[in-house]
Amino acid sequence: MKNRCEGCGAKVQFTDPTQKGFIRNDVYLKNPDRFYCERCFNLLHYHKNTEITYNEKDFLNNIKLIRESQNLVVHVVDVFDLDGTIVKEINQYFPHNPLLLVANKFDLFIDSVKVMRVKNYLNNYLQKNNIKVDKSLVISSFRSFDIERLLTNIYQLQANKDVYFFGMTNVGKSSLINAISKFYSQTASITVSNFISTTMDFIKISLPNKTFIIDSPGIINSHQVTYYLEKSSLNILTTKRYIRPATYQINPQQALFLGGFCIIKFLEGIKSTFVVYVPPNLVVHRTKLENAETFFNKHQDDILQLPTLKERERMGKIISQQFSFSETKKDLFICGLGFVTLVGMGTIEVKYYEKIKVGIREAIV
Ligand SMILES: Nc1nc2c(ncn2[C@@H]2O[C@H](COP(=O)(O)OP(=O)(O)OP(=O)(O)O)[C@@H](O)[C@H]2O)c(=O)[nH]1
Ligand SMILES: [Mg+2]
Repeated sequence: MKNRCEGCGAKVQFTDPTQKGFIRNDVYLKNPDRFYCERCFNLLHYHKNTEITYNEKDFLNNIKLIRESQNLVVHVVDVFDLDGTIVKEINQYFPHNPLLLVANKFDLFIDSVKVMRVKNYLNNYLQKNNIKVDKSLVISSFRSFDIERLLTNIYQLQANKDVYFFGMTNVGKSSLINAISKFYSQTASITVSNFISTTMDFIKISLPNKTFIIDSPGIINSHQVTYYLEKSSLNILTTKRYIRPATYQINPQQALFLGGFCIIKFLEGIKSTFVVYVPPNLVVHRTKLENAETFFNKHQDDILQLPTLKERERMGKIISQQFSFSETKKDLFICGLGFVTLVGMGTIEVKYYEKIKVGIREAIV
């Protein structure tokens, strides 16, 4: 008899359907050696989520356990949302563990973006932020040759000990581990979903060298747009295909809307190019600067479509910040949504919801 859910790692319990690990006793007894909790069952079969998240106390306990093990930590980040998913405290959390940084979801970039460029960018980013890792990789969990590369690096760094996968929620930790299972022709049984907090506790899978890879629950990031979205909006924004950049020639005194999440007002400068990398189903709309506010107030619920009223209320009030760009290309990033590469020269004012992290960085592409 097992006492943990195969999909999310939660300890089984039969009393509280609103808490993790719940399964009806009679269902459990039918197959006590391989079972999914009710939440995983609903996620897998109905894509329905129960709002249970990973709490602070469990998080701190898990950090302590991983730190004390001194085992290899594979820190997974989303390469499309580096600023929203890199754990800048990784060296403080794990001062004595070997670290492998894995930037996942590279498939979201179009083919012309070379992996070497993104890898160099990532290494510069790590250096600037004083994050030290033993190795970094840019990969996609969808590509088996990347999984092979990942495994080669794990074997080199693990020193024959178990390996922890660690990172923010939704970066694809469990997807990578499932891909490793498939690579070894084992069943990929961990639950994955585009909801936050899918994995609930450690889940072990074995490697041929008799060590284990251990999945861990993702850290919740309340600065990401995705944190505030409901199922229907998440489904609109989730994409399994590459994100085709959309190029806009923007004059000063024009404004660009990224759905209703963000307004980029081009206050002054020369005619510039804004290259937008956001999910294909998000409405991107241009207006004259003088009409921007009226348009925003009038069309949040029709043309701009997302976020919904309920989501807007959760994201706090609207704030604004100015940024300048000149010769070197810059990215304006909106955590959990995407980024806009600014090519040209000028000053923009960005209006967005206060709980979302927005900022400017060197251009990734
Ligand atoms: N485009 C793309 N999507 C991916 C990739 N890997 C995972 N995903 C998607 O990202 C979402 C989250 O995947 P999970 O594997 O559940 O992420 P996780 O890091 O385990 O999340 P938590 O368990 O909540 O910490 C799912 O919708 C996956 O299909 C990838 O390489 N490329
Ligand atoms: Mg997971």
